[in-house]
Amino acid sequence: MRPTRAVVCPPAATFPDGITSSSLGSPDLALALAQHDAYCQALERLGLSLVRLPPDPGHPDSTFVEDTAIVTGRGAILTRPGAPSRVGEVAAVRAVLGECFPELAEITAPGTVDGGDVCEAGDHCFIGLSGRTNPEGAAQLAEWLAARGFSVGVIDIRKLPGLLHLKTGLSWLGERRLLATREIAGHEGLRGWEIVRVPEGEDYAANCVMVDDTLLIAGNFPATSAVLGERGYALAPLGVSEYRKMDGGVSCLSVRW
Ligand code: CIR
Repeated sequence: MRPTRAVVCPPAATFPDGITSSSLGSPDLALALAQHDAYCQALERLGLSLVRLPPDPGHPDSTFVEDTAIVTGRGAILTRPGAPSRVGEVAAVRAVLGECFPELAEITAPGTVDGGDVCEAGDHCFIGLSGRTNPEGAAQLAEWLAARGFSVGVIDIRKLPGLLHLKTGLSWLGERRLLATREIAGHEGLRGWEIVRVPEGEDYAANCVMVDDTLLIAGNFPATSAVLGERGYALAPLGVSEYRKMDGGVSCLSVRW
């Protein structure tokens, strides 16, 4: 499905207080805001119309709006984020998606799901079991997706240390093709898919977003850009250094549909 709309939420002043495991230092808020602005412009250039949530200082991670909802061409479901400090982010997204999707579904306790663990790949959806998405949440989501005609594959990443979410290391490149880090590329759940491996040392570039034939990717990953360019993708590199410091990437900054 070609996305035409997206929800975004700029970082609040409390952004540096969010959850992170990285040792890249504290994010520069002014630069983060400029990068967010450029990100929004890139989506708009690709024809998406944006719903802009106001910054939410009560939820430092709220700029990673992708984790709060899964929106498909066949309906939308709110998540129940796996980090307790993030559960309250869902309310703002419920308000905007409720206007577009009268039958808005929701993951319920004890299930937890982060949108970053859901990789839509055409009629198939990969769901990551992670530190954030638990088996109950994955089962609820799988049932909801199956009822809408998606085939579903569950990929357990709980023993793969480098991955916060499934999409930290896996992205859809259209048709039956995926971009994956070496760590996840050999997973049996990906059998039958064509895997483009992220070149060594550039794992962070595995998280990208396809809009038509254009890939929004993290800037400054030349080997990955070369591999994707050779395959004919148009690339839109984005500066996301300040989001990386908070364990986020390109896909996390929007919910698209
Ligand atoms: C968190 O730990 O929840 C945030 N600091 C980063 C979330 C990144 N979201 C994503 O990959 N979908």
